[in-house]
Amino acid sequence: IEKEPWWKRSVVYQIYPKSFNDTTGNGVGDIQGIIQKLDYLKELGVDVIWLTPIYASPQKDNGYDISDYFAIHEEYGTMEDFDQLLKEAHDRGIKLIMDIVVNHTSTEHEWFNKSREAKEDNPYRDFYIWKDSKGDGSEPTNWESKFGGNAWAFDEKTGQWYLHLFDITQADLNWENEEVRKQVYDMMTFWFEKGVDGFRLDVINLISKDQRFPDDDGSVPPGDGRKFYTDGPRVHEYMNEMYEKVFSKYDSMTVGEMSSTSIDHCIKYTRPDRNELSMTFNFHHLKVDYPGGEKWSVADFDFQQLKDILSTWQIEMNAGGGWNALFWCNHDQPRIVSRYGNDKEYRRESAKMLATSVHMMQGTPYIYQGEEFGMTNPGFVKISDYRDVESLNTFRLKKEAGMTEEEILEILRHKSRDNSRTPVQWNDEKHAGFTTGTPWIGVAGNYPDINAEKAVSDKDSVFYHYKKLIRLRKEYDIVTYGDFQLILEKHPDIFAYIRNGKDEKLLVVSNYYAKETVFTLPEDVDIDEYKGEILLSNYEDSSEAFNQITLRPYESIIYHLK
Ligand code: TEU
Repeated sequence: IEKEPWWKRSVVYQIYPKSFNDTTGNGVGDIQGIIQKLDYLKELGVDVIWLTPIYASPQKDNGYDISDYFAIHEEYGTMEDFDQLLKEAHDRGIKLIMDIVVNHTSTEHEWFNKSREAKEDNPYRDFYIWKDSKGDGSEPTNWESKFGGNAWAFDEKTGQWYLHLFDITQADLNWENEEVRKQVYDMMTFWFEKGVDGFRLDVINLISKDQRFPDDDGSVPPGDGRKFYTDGPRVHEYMNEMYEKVFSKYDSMTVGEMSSTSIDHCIKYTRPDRNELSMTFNFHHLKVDYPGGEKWSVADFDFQQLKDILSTWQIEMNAGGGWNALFWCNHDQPRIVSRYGNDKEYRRESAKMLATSVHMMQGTPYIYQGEEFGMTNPGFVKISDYRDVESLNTFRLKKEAGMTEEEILEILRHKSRDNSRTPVQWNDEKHAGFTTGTPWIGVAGNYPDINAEKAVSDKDSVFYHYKKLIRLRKEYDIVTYGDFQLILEKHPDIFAYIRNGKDEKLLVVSNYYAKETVFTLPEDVDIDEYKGEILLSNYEDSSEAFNQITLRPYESIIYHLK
């Protein structure tokens, strides 16, 4: 195996600091709270922690609206706290990557304050994207913000509109401006010089816009303008420049969050010889419960589509020399056990099954805080329970469009980003041990039963299943290097695949439903002379024989075949 980059065999743990662990009693998680849990993460066995943004921010989008890239948000602590966290993590052999948001800044950033000052003789004007109204006085284009409404905001002072693909308080930076690029590269270098091990790059494939700024004529769905800025004309040029000027100087890991992208682009972003990124997040597998592409709906997931997408990305990224980030959960997605699993009578079995499904694939797996012990959606019942700007905007817009509050609340219970932002449930004390104060957002009611302390004391918990999966990746090269072969492509209940190594294979068989089903090894899979050993199952007494298996609800088995 050629000198492999360290992140190919790493497992990353994502921390959303605001909801992780509060040590000051102000109801908001903080950096000292993360330091307190490093031994817990060491016990789990993760190699890297990814911190979502901790920079100074007005918190309109919980830190994805940055007002100072060189300061720590005061509710999270100080730069000294951060330096201590970095040292304590490194002392435990855990690396740390930062989340960087450079598609946009907060409108409270000093760059934006200076930019909006004057149209002329203003070196900061072109740090952002300012345009005149159309002839009839309307917005420069019909592009839509991802948080609802038009993507342009009018600024009275200079009589122009600025672009914001997200919230009105998140102004898009103008990447055509090489001074912007230079400032971003200098800032990244500052964090690398402090010793961080890399970056997660927020919506990084949106930074290059079509400079004609045309209207979207709706001929290509969804007609919201994203085709004019997603994987835009200069995006690979910028990623390569960022690599040459920054990443290449450090033994770093970089992961790009790719909003609505393609396999071809992700191969370009991650093929090592292209010198861009280490790996990419894509979201196609998390849109198979969006009927007709509509996120804001309540619908079962399309299992066949899910299998097609997961296997296609595995096969084509492998063939193209690219590298996938593997994940179900993050701070924008509902909890997977409530979404594609069963968070009632089969919570443990289905959480373990879903973990096995992605952790045995090729790529770098990510575990989102609380996923490792099967945290669920909270089931909020009133709009005042919600905090997320996207959810609150959606509630307002759907109500204006005539939906009833209960209809919208039912949709939010399934799709709101707040589903994954409730405080981590550490134990069965008040507020699940997250804070001694009042938490900034409600704790899920099931915390007395579902919490880290209980999981760590129960050898059969979801926690130890994740711990074993992480170990398997270290012990078996085939998890990193084997190719991917989907079998039983059309089976209505089973997701099964084979990882092929030189003289060994993994057979991973998962029942995605709460009913018994039968796995039969296809004729054309010639592994008769192989002996199978169970590496891990989510049931005690799974079948040793692997050519015909009766699978119980959510049963998921990993066989090592030699
Ligand atoms: O997410 C961008 C993104 O694509 C998702 O927010 C998604 O578009 C949204 O949920 C609509 O379905 C990144 C961050 O992860 C997210 O937390 C930020 O809100 C967003 O960028 C803006 O910085």
